[in-house]
Amino acid sequence: MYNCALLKFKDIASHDGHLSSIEEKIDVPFKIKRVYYITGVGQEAERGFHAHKKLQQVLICLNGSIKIRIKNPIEEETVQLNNPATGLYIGPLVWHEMFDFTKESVLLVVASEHYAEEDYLRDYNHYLNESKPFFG
Ligand code: T46
Repeated sequence: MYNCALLKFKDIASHDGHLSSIEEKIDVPFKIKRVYYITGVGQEAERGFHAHKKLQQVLICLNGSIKIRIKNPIEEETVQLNNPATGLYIGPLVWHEMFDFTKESVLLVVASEHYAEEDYLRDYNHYLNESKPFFG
């Protein structure tokens, strides 16, 4: 789907557990300026409901499972993240909604830019207007 991709990270497994690493410009296609994580989300809660103008991010579910609905004016898909060695790349102008967080789920996000509220498109009609030139 436009500006989205599933990324596989190395998974170094031993009888003592798993280790994955994420290196900028190698495992993710950008320089990492920010890392944040989301925890303690109730099972009925829904987050996101926005797109970004410039920000690139990779979402990784470190524990439990989370669903992400990704959409643009012409396509829509739902991705379930439940593997710490898998990341969902989300580039600019992708509307995303996170839901069905399981109890104890942990969402880690690596991002290409510092936090900037002006980069958010939080109103869906505004998003449709901004993205029109890209989707015809
Ligand atoms: C995204 C999805 C996947 C900060 O102060 N610094 C930060 O780095 C972030 C990410 C958020 N905030 C503040 C902004 C809001 O006052 O934390 C509050 C909650 O943010 P928001 O409602 O945007 O959270 P989500 O879970 O809807 O979205 C977050 C990211 O904000 C967003 O970029 O793509 O996770």
